[in-house]
Amino acid sequence: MNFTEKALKEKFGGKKIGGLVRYFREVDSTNIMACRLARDGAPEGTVVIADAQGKGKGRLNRVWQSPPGRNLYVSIILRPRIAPPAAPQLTLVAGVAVAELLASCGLKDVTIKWPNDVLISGKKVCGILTEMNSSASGVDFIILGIGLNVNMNRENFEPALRDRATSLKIETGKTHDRIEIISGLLNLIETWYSVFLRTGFPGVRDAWLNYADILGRPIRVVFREDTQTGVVMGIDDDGTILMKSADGATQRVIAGDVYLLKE
Ligand code: BT5
Repeated sequence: MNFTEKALKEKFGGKKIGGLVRYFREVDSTNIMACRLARDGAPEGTVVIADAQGKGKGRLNRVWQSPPGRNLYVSIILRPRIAPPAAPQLTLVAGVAVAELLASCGLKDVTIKWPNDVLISGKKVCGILTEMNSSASGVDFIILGIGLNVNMNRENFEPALRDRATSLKIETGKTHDRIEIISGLLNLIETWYSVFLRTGFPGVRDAWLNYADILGRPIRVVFREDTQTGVVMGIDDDGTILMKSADGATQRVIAGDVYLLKE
């Protein structure tokens, strides 16, 4: 089956997430396109998929490598009734869905790196970018963007990423049908999103911790020019990391990049 809107529509007709699919051969960024559609009133669950992105973006204006013909670049429009500060928790929800998807492909060493990376054997296979539009009355919409490397070969990554990034193909030794992968992903997002809507992050926490494997581990947190170290005590109901620093104080980590330190 081709990687087309029609094939996706057949799979997702009637579902909440993916009931409406917009497929593009190339966009600047699926997050930007989804944002445009959401502003025009696209309903919750609308999914934007592109075969390539000219300006795929990560956090803090970083670039997401998005060549054609190989990967998944997906953005989902969500309109949950949650308080705006809760929006970043959806990144963690999506991380669990991606990790479960990879585990279901038979991959063993799948980990979530707080807040928005999924790794296989320590190499990044997926990045998640959650963006929100809110007003005084609350969340208007959230764009949940997911980039998943599916059929990238090592040489398809730019040199700086070759030892830090990976794909399903590199890890399993075989080419994957992107329609199957996107179906599995959207189904798992639907499952975990509905858990999140019912319970908030607490209902997702155990699954998240199962893949994150950071409880009791020493970490370094880098946020812009600021670096902190400490030992992870837990992850709070709102998805912030609770970390004990060397002076015994408990710190709440709400943003940044987390690196596991050798114990
Ligand atoms: C992320 O940012 O990891 C979020 C990436 C989200 C991409 C999706 S694709 C669909 C949707 N539309 C968009 O425009 N974006 C979303 P961050 O944690 O800031 O990591 C960015 C870093 O990951 C870069 O600076 C590189 O080091 C690395 N990177 C870039 N492209 C990569 C790739 N294809 N695979 C693995 N690592 C990559």
